[in-house]
Amino acid sequence: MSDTKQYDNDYENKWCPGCGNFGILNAIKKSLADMQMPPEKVLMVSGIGQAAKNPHFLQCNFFHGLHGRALPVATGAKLADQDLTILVNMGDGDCYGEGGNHLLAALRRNINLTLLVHNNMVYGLTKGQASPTSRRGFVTKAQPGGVAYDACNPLTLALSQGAGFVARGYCGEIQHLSRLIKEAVSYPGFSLVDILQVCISFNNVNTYQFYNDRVYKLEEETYKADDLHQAIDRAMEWEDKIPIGILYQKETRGYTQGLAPLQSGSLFSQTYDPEQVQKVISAV
Ligand SMILES: Cc1ncc(C[n+]2csc(CCOP(=O)(O)OP(=O)(O)O)c2C)c(N)n1
Repeated sequence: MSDTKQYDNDYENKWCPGCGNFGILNAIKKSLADMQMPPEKVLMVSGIGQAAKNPHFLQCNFFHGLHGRALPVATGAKLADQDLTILVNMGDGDCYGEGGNHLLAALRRNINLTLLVHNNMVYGLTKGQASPTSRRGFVTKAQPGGVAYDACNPLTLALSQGAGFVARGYCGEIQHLSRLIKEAVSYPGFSLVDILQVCISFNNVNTYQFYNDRVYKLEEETYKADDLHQAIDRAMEWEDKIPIGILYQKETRGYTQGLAPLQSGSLFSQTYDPEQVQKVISAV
C-alpha cells in the first residue's frame, strides 16, 4: 500500500457533488498507488464528456482528444512506447456510441490497454439525453416518451468479440473497483472494466440506492472466470441482481507480442531510414 497523493493535482473539479466519477477517480489513484506506478509512466487517454475529464484530475501524462476517439490514440501511444501503462477513460456515450466502431477494432486487436468506461447510462455533459446503455423506457427531455428500444449490453458485446478480460465495477465499491483496475492493468492484453456510475443530475433511476439494493460480488470461491458461457449468463443479469467482478479472463496473444518491428524496442526509441519511409508513402 502506498501514497495516492503523488497522483493529486490542483486542477479545479466541477463534477456535481456526489457524482459517481469521484469514486472512480479515487479507485484509479488507489490502484496506481498500490502498484507503485510512477506518474511519469502512466498515460491517461480520454475523449469528450464528464467521464473524459477524469485525466485532468490526475498527476500523470494525459491526452484529451475527440469524442469517441480515445482508443485509436491509445493504440498509437502503446505502439510508440510499450513501457507506458495506458488507461483509457470514456463515458458510455463516448465509448459505446460515438466510439463504438473503435471499440470493435480495439477488441479485435487486443493491444495491451485498460479501458475504464464510466457507465452512467446517460449523456451527462450535454445534460441528459439517452445513451446506448439507457434502458428501454428511460425518460429524458429529448426522449419524453421514454427510450423506444433495448439497451446495448457492452459486456456481452465484448465477450462475443473475443475479449480476454471483461469486468464490471461499481463506483460505490471503491476498494473492489481498485482491485479490478489493478487486475485489468496487469492483464497483458486489452481489458475492459465497465463501471456502474451514478449520475445524480440526469439519471434518477440508476441511483446509489438502486445499485446498493442489487449489486453483488461474484463468488470468489465458486465463480469460474474462464467459463465464457457462464460469463455471458452473468453479464445478462440485471433486473434484481447485478454482478460485479471479473466476469471473464483468458490467456490471449496480444497484437504487439511477437510483432517484428517491436522486437528491437518501442518505436520511439528506434532509428529509421527516411528513404524507406518515403518509399512506403509513395507506394500508397
Ligand atoms: C462528434 C461529437 N458528437 C457529439 C458531441 C457532443 N457531446 C459532447 S459530450 C457528449 C456525450 C457524453 O456522454 P458520455 O460519453 O456518456 O459521458 P458523460 O458526460 O455522461 O460522462 C456529446 C453527445 C461532440 N462533442 N462531438
